[in-house]
Amino acid sequence: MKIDVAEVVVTSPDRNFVTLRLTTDDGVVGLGDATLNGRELAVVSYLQDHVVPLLLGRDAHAIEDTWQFLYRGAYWRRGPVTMAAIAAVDVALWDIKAKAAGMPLYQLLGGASRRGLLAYGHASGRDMPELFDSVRLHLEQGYRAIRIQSGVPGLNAIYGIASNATAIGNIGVRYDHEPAQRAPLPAEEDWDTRSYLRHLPDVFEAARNEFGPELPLLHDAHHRLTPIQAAKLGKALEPYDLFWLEDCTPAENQDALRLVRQHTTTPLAIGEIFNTVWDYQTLIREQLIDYVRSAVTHTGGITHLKRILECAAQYQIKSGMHGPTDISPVGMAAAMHLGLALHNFGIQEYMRHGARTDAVFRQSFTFADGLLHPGDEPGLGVALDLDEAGKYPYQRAYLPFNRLKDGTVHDW
Ligand code: EZ4
Ligand code: CO
Repeated sequence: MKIDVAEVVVTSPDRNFVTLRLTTDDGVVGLGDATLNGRELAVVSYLQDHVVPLLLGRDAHAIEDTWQFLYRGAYWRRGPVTMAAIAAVDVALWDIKAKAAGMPLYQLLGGASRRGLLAYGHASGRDMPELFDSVRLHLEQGYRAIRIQSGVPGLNAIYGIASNATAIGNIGVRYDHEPAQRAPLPAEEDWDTRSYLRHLPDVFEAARNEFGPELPLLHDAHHRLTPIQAAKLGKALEPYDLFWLEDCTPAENQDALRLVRQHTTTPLAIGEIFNTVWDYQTLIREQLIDYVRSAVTHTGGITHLKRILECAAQYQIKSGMHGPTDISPVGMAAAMHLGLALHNFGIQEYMRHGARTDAVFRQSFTFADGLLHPGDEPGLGVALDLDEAGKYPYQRAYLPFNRLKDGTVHDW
């Protein structure tokens, strides 16, 4: 079975998505997600200009060999653009292999290790009443674990608040909790770490009082803290028993996590901006984190993320795969198949895509009793409707950026 056609499909139903669509000489179609939020067209070029010519005529079954060929053969290794492109090829080939076998992909990855994947959703509000309404809405939608992000008094627009859409300085159209905006320039948000550190423990205390001790609650600090600030926050949040504190420091310095870890028992999750096992080497070996945040889409596909998670399993570190709206339904399906099969699955982030996106990508997953399941169609269980996709051309969109009160650019 050889790869006969390789197409890169760009569509923007509710936001931009990049999909690699491979067809074999006997007509089997495989899909891979290559969406890199705010830098989508760089991956399109990497695929179209450099990878597609290498794929035509290759054995569609040789997944590991193709992965190594694209990774080692490029000479220039790692990085988000390269690893998203390799991921798309890898996932499309797994989709093809599972369709050829007539099985849902999770069967090829070892079979189901559980009934379904515990999923968490994103509740947020500019203040506590708005946040609590959002938590209640998520509970009604069936979520059994919830991330909470709150506005901070004195700050106009900060990460993770859905109702930021109309905040000062923001322009363009925003889609639900999706932070990227369709606009010629990125929106500017503001940040002050001292205000945030003062306010956040009060938010968690109020949330525990309102919703009780059982509900798993998560929080994302989105790379903004120094190691000592992160340690202080982790310690301050211990009474509220978080499921995890995410991205407490800029994740590229793995050494920072040693200091955080010495001071707090709040579980730590990191890695949505990582792209290879090498980014995790110190974190896994020294047991400095509890959850691996990488998405299949940004980490070289199922082949490489499985490798990272098998290293992590030796240290009782679990998966917590990134699942924001910028992971396409194809990337989400890949995550669900891998998560269902892995022994050390932890939790899956799950936001909803919009109706237009669901019409472009027809999906067979289910969400019931707080658990996701990828379904039992052969392959990933996602079909790309090319006519629908063709209705929505690329639209320029950027993630926001951050400035401190004195104007300094800060981590967003
Ligand atoms: O900022 O997906 O945990 N989720 C996140 C996301 C990321 C966006 C970046 O594209 O941090 O909201
Ligand atoms: Co995050």
